[in-house]
Amino acid sequence: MNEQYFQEFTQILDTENKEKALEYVLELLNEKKLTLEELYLDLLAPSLTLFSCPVQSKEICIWKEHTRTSIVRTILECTFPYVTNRRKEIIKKAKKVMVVCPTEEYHEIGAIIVNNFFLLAGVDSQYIGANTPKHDIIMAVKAIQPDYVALSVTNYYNIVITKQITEALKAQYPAVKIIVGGQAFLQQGALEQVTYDHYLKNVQEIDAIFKKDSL
Ligand code: B12
Repeated sequence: MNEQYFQEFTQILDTENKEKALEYVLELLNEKKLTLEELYLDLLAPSLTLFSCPVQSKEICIWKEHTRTSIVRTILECTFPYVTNRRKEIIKKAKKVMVVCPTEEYHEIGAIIVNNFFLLAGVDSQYIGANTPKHDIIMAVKAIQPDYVALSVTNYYNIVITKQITEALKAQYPAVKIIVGGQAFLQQGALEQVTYDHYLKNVQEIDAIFKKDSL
């Protein structure tokens, strides 16, 4: 069924009609035909990761990818009240997570989704932003005092700065657990370069962290 919704959703996205795309998704949520998790993982994420320009128009279709990203970003932000409503019904865990993308990492849709998954898991989670310099990440940890820092890395070239950030975090805040995830870690050898406590291949594994750390 979600496959059918995905096809319908991407057909709307192909026309770059933001209003129609948003209405379509909100109707699915309101009529309880889709959960938030299904929306994020079965519609929004693949609508971006599977997007490609036809070979013959590769040079002139980057704007389409950017428009689509903007539409998905709007939809994602519009789901926040649904996240907060769900949180009213779940048992909270007294733990804080800080989600952040390292320096030069501008891909942030995944990080925002991850932040929402943490919130849905019942922990207090705060998304700091994309392209965050090492110094600002350290300053944010000092101020927020999270139990976990979750780093989202998409571009493989950002593994080098991620290594520096994770080393600095562990040196200054050894009690803070580091979670890493994102497409960059699918590259062979990427994970070995960073310091981490948990690597998650997908967001559905988030609950397992809190079970493992017996929260
Ligand atoms: C949208 C997009 C952009 C947008 C991002 C806008 C934004 N606000 O986020 C913009 C236009 C900025 C962009 C720029 C670039 N991009 Co780009 N982009 C994409 C695209 C099409 C979609 C990414 C996305 O949002 N996917 C949807 C999200 C939901 O998926 P996700 O990030 O993987 O997140 C999921 C999981 O990975 C996981 N996850 C993610 N983080 C974490 C963290 C934790 C802790 C956990 C548990 C899980 C987790 O959970 C999410 C949900 O399942 C991808 C194509 C692709 N294959 O993904 C290329 C892609 C990522 N981009 C790519 C490239 C090369 C670039 C540029 C270098 C292009 C250029 N020449 O300028 C720049 C680099 C910018 C930078 N320095 O970061 C390459 C990366 C290849 C690589 N080197 O590794 C890709 C794969 C395209 C390609 N096939 O070549 N891009």
